[in-house]
Amino acid sequence: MSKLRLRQAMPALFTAAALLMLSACGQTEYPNSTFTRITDFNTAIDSLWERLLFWGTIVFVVVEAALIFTIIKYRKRPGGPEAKQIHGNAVLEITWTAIPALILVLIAVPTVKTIFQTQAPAPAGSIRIQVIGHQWWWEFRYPDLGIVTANEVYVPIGKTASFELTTKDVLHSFWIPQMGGKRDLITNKTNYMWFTPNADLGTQAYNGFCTEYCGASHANMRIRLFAVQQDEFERWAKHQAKPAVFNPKAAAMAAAAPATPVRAASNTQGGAVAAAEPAVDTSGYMFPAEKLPAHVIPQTPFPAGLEYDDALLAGGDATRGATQGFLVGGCIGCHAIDGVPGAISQTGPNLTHVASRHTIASGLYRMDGPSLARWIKNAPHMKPGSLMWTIGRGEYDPVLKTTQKAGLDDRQIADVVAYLLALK
Ligand SMILES: [Cu+2]
Repeated sequence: MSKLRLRQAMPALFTAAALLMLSACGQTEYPNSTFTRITDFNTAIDSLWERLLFWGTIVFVVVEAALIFTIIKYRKRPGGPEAKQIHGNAVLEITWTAIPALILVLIAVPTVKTIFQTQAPAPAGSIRIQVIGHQWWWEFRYPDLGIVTANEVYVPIGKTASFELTTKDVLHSFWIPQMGGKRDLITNKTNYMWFTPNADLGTQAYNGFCTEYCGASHANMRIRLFAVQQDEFERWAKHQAKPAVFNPKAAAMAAAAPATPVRAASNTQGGAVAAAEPAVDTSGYMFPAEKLPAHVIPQTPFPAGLEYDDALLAGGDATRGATQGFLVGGCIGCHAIDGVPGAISQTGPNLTHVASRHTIASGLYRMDGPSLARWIKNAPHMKPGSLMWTIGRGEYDPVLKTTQKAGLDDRQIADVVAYLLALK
């Protein structure tokens, strides 16, 4: 290609490149972008970013224009004069030192102001949420509300959520991009972060991530944050603070009794009639499944080679799962269920209201029977490095490098799944 043709093609190439960049701007949805203004934290960050971009653009344009102008105007021409040799120019040197210094001040002042603003102690009356990092899941505790949960965190709109961040093992980093900046979870030190979802924000779900490399399943250590209305949060919190809602005794009685509708408490005949104890109490609030945006719904496929017959799930018995599977199968060794005697271990996620979550395995799979069954059967196969060991009888544990000789068979797993799905 001759020089001339290249020169002619340049405008077209520039136009194509500009259009390509503009087409990226045209996409409206950036579900994991931090450039939002839906919390006070991100509004501060975004204002700062725009200011830096403004000054950065001016510097770029001025410098590039001066450069191009100089190159063209003072280029070497055939027969042109020899360049003038000079030794320093005090005025010019002071100017090109002073202008960048001034620009740096214009950048530094708002930057430092934003750092102080976002690092200040949380306002009084904030909702305290303790975040504890684990390989590879998140524990969330609301110490003032008596709630312990995992991987999914609820915050009320218009109120400040104050996070206290620590880790049980290695370093992790907590980041919900749409809500605020990321902050590390460090051993033997508590870090703090807070943000306030805007009061006019609708009930919405957001993604969160671990952003500090922490081992095999670092990429599978995800968070869901649900920003909900104040009354929804209160209903959620009240329910989450209760002990487990599935009552194996009531369920067993209901199964044995003839199919009559459960009668509510009434005293129409003068004497109090005891209400039948419900097997499951589902009075709480849960972010509605139909409102979940696509980007928070896990799409992880089941790994090849992990077989489970989903038809078995229909025969799962929650009572049997509670009394035999959960207690005998080893679950109780690592998982707490509030209200179940002996189920107090804090090694794994608290399962008290596990079925009120939309995901399992730290946001990796959906909360449903097929995912739970495979997870129980062989968690390390489902999630590389998982510290939950293989429960399925005859399954090979890729972490322990042994075959599970005891454990649960597929029918027993179906029972445990039925039990877990009853823990609304
Ligand atoms: Cu990590």
